[in-house]
Amino acid sequence: MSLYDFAKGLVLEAGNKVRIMMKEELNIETKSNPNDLVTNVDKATENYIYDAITHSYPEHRVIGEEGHGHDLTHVEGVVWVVDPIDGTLNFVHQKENFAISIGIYRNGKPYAGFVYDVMKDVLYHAKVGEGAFENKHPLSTIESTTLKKSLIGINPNWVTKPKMGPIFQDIVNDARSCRAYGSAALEIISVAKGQLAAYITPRLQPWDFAGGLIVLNEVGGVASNLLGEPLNISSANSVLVGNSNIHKEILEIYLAPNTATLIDLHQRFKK
Ligand code: 2AM
Ligand code: CA
Repeated sequence: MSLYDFAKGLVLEAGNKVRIMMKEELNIETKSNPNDLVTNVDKATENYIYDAITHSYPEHRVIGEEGHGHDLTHVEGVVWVVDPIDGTLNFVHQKENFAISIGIYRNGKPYAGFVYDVMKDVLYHAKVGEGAFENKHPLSTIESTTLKKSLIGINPNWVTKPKMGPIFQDIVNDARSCRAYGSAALEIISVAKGQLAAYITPRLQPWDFAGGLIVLNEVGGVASNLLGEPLNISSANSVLVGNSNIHKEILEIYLAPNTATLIDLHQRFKK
């Protein structure tokens, strides 16, 4: 079986296990703050995925939101970047609108991406160079748009923050309108499907975006941090994804004039 087919089967089976575990009462704990939640299902799903990978591919390495591989110092070999439940607050409060996200990298280069909308039973997947799919259906190349005629994804929590807020407010004001779905992986997929023209956020971890980004790139989407630099899978990043036109427009008109604030934001990731 190819690595791609193995990963596809694994993410579908992990989702199946999530749906079964959801029938029991959740055990919910807080992490960095009272709104940063983790459940027994997040942990069990990451462990299931980790065990399956290392059993079949002992030489592969895994970075996962719930604790695996956070000490990764280099990206040589095959690295799986795993978010067992992306959109944990949706998982807890809504019991839907969350995803399992997996990005597979070879020597630091993207190889394949998977975002599984567990409750809709829809798998978005892509192998680099071979196009992106929603289950068995190919996704089309996304069209270019301008901000004033576009829906963009942005979480309102960021728009009220003192430093980044004013920058985001200008973008929000000039967009046709904004949406917030609560799962970075699914928001990136919305861009890949052309439902959102862009998604912007000041802080994501690699497991939040790795899977979605590989799918997005296959349909012509563009991604960078808010300074226009490439995203990397070994640290937190600010993230701007979009069709190529709106990505350039947001970078040049709204973000470049605020470079000093954005450099300050990135400095804080390292602390
Ligand atoms: P999570 O649900 O896996 O924790 C919500 O807007 C999206 O951003 C979710 O994908 C969430 O991932 C992610 N997210 C929320 N707060 C974050 C933070 N402080 N750092 C990184 N990712 C965050
Ligand atoms: Ca996440």
